[in-house]
Amino acid sequence: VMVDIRHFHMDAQTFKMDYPKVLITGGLGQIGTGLAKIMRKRYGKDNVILSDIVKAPKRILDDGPFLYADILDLKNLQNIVVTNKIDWVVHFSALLSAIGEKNVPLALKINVDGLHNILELCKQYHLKLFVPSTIGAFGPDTPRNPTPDLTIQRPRTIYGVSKVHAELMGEYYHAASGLDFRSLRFPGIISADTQPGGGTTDYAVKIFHDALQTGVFNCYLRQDTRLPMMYLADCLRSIVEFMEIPSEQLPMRTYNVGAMSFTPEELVEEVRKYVPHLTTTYSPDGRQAIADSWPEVLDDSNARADWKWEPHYDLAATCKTVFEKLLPSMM
Ligand code: AKB
Repeated sequence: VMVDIRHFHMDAQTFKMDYPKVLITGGLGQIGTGLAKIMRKRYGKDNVILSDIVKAPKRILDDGPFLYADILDLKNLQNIVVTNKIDWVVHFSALLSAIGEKNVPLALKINVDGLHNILELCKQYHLKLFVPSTIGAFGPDTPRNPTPDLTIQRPRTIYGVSKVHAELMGEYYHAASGLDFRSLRFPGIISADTQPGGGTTDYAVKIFHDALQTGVFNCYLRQDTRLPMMYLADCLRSIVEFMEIPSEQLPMRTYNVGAMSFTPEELVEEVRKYVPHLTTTYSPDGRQAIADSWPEVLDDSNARADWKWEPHYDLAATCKTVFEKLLPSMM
């Protein structure tokens, strides 16, 4: 009998069942620590292992298990999986869109060679695998408003190309070897206390810190550049809900997930409700061309129909929550 553990509104301490042991790669990026936190609450502290190739700060080490894991070293990964009896891998390691263009060989190594290791690892040890995809997996020939799941995917960044490769490789391993591969195409992710690492949507995180620290926000995108975005809590919940759906109930392996879409101008207007003196300038750089090739609005109707995806945060709720988190730390 398949048990859908979403129906148990208890945490791991109060309800004992067969929880998965999860390895998160690239765990010190924008979303890894947040995912570890909510998965540890659900599956137990010691069942979720964060990993990265850089040293973790003490507050992360205090929260639960942390390991060195180099995704380019298959033996190291095999050792970790066997020693820790891993069941699921959440593979966050990747170079994002803007930074990928600055170092294409490194992006290929991490985003493509690294993914190949992870796929082989998960096939060998029968692990469930989650790999995030992105609005960056679409390109200038894609319908932009709205962008459906199945459409033209001809991205022009190495990040986008590597993510289309990841989607197709995961789906290939699923069809050919039965690998339980799952992927969600995320919009730009907005977080309060973690920083994104070199993406095109980073401005939507930077604005909050600039507003509070200097009151001056210089945006590298034009004021009318509309992009899909999502608050971190929705992103993390989407991963957990998606991972907990029994495999045979998923008609597809890669889904768009949407939440909101806005322009820098609209974000500034909302942020001014909290920081009225905020001044802004717009000086588009190379990231403008990337943004111009991406969707404006994601069509996530398949995710909503197949596994009941529903975002909780719109632009107003996102700004309210981010300021509630950041303002006390300013006092
Ligand atoms: C980026 O801007 O590169 C990422 C993404 C949308 O995948 N935040």
